[in-house]
Formats: sequence, C-alpha cells, structure tokens
Amino acid sequence: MHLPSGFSALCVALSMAVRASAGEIALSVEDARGRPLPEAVVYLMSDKSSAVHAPTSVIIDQRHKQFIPEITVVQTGTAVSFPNNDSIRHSVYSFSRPKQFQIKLYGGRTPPPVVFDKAGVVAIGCNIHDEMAAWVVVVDTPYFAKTDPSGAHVFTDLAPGAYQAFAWYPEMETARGPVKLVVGEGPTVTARVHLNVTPLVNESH
Ligand SMILES: [Cu+2]
Repeated sequence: MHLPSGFSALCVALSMAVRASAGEIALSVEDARGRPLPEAVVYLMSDKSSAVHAPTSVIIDQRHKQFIPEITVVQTGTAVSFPNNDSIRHSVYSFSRPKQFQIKLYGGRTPPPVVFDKAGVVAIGCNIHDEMAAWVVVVDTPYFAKTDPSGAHVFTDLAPGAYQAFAWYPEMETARGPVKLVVGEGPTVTARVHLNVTPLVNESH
C-alpha cells in the first residue's frame, strides 16, 4: 500500500479499560499536535463485517456553495444523493479511482443517486466552483463512524473475535491502519490512533 509522504508512522496505545460491558471497541483519534480530532472516519474490519449491511441511502447536500457534510463514510453499495439547495447550478464529479462520475449542471430536481460500489477514498468536487470539496470514504464493513467532538467513537454490540481498526482524515490518500484488536468476553478494548494531519479549516462554519 502506498502512503503519502509527510504522514508519520502510526502510533498506537492499547490498553484494557475496566468497564464491564462486553463487545466494545473505543477508538480515539488525535491530530499532528496530539489534540483530539473530531470528524475523523473510523472503521472496523472483521471476518464477518462484509456480511452485515448498514443503511443504503445517504444524502450529501449542497448549500451556500458547500457540500454538507464534507466528510461521509458509507458501506460499499450505498447510494448517495446530491440535492442542490442553492439557487445556482452545480456539476458534481469525481476522478477518484473507486468511483469516477460526473453529474451535468443541475439545480432544482435531484439527479439519480450515485452508487459507491468499490472501497476506497473518493474525493468529490464541483466543476464550476473549485472551492467545493467533499469526501466519501467507502468501506467494506457496517462498523464505521465519524469521531465525536472529543475525537472518539465507541463501537458497541460487537461479536467476540478479531478486528482491524482504521482511521482516515481528509487529504490522506488511504486510511491508516490496521490496528489489530481482539474483542473478548470481557471489558472494552481501547485504542488511540495518531494521524499526522492538520484539522480542516472551514471559515464559514
Ligand atoms: Cu458548484
């Protein structure tokens, strides 16, 4: 796997927490300065993960010349709609290998959804407005989330077994990982993932 230069090696700290609930993995993600990183994509792979399916339709809105949300994570096979709620027209496209598409200029009626059928990172833009950017991270697992304001997410109700954890943030070409974790019969498994990235600056929020 090719990793872009500029990202340091993955630092992982594993510890067993004392909480008694079984089948949980608690992940926390931090940025280059060691601060909690909200809105990072995290996901877990396991032998059984592709057999379970997450919801299969998702919306990425367009308002005030922005995609909302900017970061979306979906399971392979998910259909994503791109409604345009601006009074100007947009043309949504991607050149990324897992999903190349182009929707001609439109306003008003929402075009048919785009099905993201291959795993990987898909960078999305608008042909008219260069400043519009969004990412869809397509994963072969239903166990995915974005980290909360404290940079964390807890996966619950996990069957015992081996899992591989990954984390991703915009501008990374591929997700960082795997962090190997084993869910046993007992306490929560925790892992901390350090990504050498700078949080997105978004002046309009
Ligand atoms: Cu546009």
